[in-house]
Amino acid sequence: MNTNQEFSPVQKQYLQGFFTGVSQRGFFVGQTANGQFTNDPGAAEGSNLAEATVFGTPIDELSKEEKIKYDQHGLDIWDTMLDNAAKDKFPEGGDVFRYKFHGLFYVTPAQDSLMLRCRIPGCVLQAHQMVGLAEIAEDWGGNYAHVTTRGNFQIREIQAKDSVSVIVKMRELGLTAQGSGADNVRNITASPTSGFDPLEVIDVLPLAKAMHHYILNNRDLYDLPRKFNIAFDNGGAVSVCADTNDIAFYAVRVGEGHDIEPSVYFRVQLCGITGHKQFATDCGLLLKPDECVTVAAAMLRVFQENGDRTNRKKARLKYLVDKWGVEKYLEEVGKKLAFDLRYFALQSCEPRQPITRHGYIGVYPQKQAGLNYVGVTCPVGHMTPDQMKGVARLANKYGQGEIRLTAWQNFIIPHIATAELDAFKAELKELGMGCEHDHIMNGLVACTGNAGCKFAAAGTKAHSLKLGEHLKQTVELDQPINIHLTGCPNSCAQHYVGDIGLQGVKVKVDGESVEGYHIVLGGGVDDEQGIAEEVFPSVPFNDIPPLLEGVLKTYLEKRESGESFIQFTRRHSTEQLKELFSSHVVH
Ligand code: SRM
Ligand code: SF4
Repeated sequence: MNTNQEFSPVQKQYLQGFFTGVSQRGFFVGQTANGQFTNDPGAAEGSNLAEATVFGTPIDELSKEEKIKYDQHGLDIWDTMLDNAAKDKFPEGGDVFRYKFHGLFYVTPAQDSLMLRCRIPGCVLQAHQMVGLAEIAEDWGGNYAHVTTRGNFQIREIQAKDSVSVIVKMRELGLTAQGSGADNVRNITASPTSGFDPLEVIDVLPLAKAMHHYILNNRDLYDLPRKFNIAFDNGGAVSVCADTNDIAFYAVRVGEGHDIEPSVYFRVQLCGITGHKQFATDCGLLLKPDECVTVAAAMLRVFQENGDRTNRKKARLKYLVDKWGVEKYLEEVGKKLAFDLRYFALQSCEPRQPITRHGYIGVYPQKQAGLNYVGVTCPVGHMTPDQMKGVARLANKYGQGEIRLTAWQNFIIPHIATAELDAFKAELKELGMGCEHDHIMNGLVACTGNAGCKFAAAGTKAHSLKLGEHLKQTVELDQPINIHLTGCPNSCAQHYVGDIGLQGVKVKVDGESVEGYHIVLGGGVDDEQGIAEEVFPSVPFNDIPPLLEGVLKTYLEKRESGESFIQFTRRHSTEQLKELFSSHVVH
């Protein structure tokens, strides 16, 4: 690691090449001797590189991860990866971080193996790709895969010797895992009903795909100050939880009577990060569909150049915008664009259609006459290779060979003719899967937990299923609810947006440390947006099924007519909820 102020000749050559390359593209990059940013290659060349910084941060002030990137770019370790695979060796030191640029996470000590996080642009898979992923899980993984909260797949228990094989196979499938981890833009999500939702404003899949290819093919975007999430919402029936992303594009209609052409546009929401209890909020912009990717690219680059490179906890977009204010952030974004940003009052756009709760499960008619999409249950996202291959076969046989993954850790098969629905469901049942409504089981979302993640304080996926089964047996709900379990404050399963959210924590019982959770109530996304409030801190897991049974029964008994669980919990203060449910708490 180079910690002194001098650059080696190789580094100088690299930086000069980088500055020149980027500035030729018409975007900023370079710093003059007095520290000013410039897009003039001459000025950058003349600068004192010995005093250069990483986007303004002196080298010795960089965070650990920034120094790793500074020493060697994550995309430049292919030779090391080949060598490691040949020697059946896991990555060491800074390479553990660099492997994440390739979608490979060395997850020791939770498991002594690699986890492959894919990218599924727009959350759409073709049947043959699903089969290929099943083969990766079967041949090189632990014989299972998980659908993630970004409508994506993770495959675990990959041995060092197979690390290159899985990357190559991904490419052969027309997929990639590049940039799915580390300081990159994560899987680009899109409403899972895009293109066939009768309620949608516009099909957002082309935009999600264009965004995916944009970030994949611009090397500078592999060096953000931190992870970054982008989502596209089609305005339809199924939520993609767009408002939990750093940038959320929401399709809207603008009608007659305004000073702009009546048409379909996008609202832009910024800085969602629910682990930090914040949703993305509307920033006042109205974009034409073909402006979205360009604006997102400019937003990424302003973040790249100005985000915090010293403290990982303050490096997300939220913290830059908190520091600057949204006005300054958009002003800087505007400077990178060849067109003016358009501001337009949110209230003057037509309101978004309501979202169907658990609309990602069950049979629904498409906008194409005679065709249906079917949301299939997939408890906590767990699938076996046989199920994956079976689903691919059904997508080919009854649909058009397409599978949509959702942020709710399940999948949808579209384009099934009404006359074939019964036969489809029968074959689905043979795979041990179904599409029936179940108000509790269909709303379970759980992160990896301690089965695979070193941060986890609890076994989220197993607990989720146990809890779901208990509630299913004991409570008769007449409305769908969501229960989200995350193993630690990172909030990968977004516990703050569940009707009921559980965040893993170690709890002392009779002097012994056991797995437990903080319990939060009343969260929701989109049209039910709200951060859940903590009502029961540090409850051992064993006490949680009877406690939540009591909570739901009390709700059913005391609610006002038609009142949802969210409305009920939000109508009461945290103190009132504690009081209402107190008889169910085990002391
Ligand atoms: Fe996450 C880190 C799993 C979605 C917030 N997340 C991790 C790591 C990589 C832990 C690590 O650093 O080793 C987990 C890998 C465990 C494993 O071995 O499986 C992990 N996150 C997941 C997944 C698999 C949860 C799931 O079971 O579905 C999700 C993968 C999505 C994907 O396909 O890309 C996943 N993580 C999220 C989300 C939701 C989202 O992205 O829409 C969030 C909250 C939103 C947000 O942006 O913060 C999330 N994960 C985090 C954080 C906290 C980041 C923060 O700035 O607060 C971390 C920790 C970190 O980045 O240092 C983290
Ligand atoms: Fe791991 Fe915590 Fe994310 Fe769960 S929430 S996957 S425990 S980092």
